[in-house]
Amino acid sequence: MHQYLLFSPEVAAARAAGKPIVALESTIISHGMPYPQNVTTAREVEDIIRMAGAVPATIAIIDGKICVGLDAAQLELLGTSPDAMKVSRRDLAYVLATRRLGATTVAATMICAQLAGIDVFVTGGIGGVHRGAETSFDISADLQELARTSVAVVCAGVKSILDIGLTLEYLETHGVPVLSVGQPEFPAFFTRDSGFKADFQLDSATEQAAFIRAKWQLGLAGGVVVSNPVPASFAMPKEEIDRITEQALREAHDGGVTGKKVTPFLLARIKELTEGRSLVTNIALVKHNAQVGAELAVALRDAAGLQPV
Ligand code: PSU
Ligand code: MN
Repeated sequence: MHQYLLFSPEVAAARAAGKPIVALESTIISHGMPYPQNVTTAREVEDIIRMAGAVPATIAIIDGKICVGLDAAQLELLGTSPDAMKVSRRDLAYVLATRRLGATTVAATMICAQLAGIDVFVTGGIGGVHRGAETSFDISADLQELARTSVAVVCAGVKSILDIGLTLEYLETHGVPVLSVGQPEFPAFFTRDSGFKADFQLDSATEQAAFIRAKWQLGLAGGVVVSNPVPASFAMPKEEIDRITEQALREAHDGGVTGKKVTPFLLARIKELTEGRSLVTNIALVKHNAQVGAELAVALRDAAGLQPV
């Protein structure tokens, strides 16, 4: 086992028993939602995964270790430490070597999940190509990670703070398939339709698992985006979210916000400008993703049992 990995007793037992495991990120806890909803949601998401027959493994960097599976105190620590470092691929060695507290992004969580032998990872939204990237070069490291690291990422698409068309072009160039669940459209996080189609609609966990196994058995390393739209009753009005997104983008530009601060700034402003209504949507979509991700992890495990690798 890798010297930096530390499994919780629950995850260690799941590994020993060959149970399906679902990875969860921690940036969403430290930087994505306010306290106490961040911790409550993290716990509820873990419970949804358990009820669906899989074992949750929330990942964070604590005391020089990649912790895979967190106890209640560790979840609370991440939820109440807004100064926890936002850790992407670039930052992983630093936060481990200096023994700081680190909340992992999609990219870093994928790296840790792969080290831990976990195939499925559930989150809210992934990073992507920012609007204006042709001059700012601001493209999330999440996309490069999807190109190289073999983990299926269940999400509700990407937010319209990004250039969704360019994000999908980037993924296509790097051979990252984008699946959709229950509809042909690629979702836009707060809304169900981004105006773009996913590559392949695969509604059942069995179909998704067959696709993912085929990709990896072909030796095609890299991730798969499993995009799952927010439940209709929790989707936000498109006009409202478009208007608020434009305002947040203007403020980021005028305020000279750059680098790794851009995404957290935009997420926080959208939350403030919707007066918390976006938080309700955010929580609902993550829970929905947890259900889909757990079913996928179970189907992947079952498929592995049926076919010789
Ligand atoms: N997009 C969201 N919610 C999030 C993030 C992105 O809708 O919480 C977080 C994720 O952790 C993601 C990270 O991996 O932001 C991307 O940051 P950046 O754009 O700096 O790569
Ligand atoms: Mn960036």
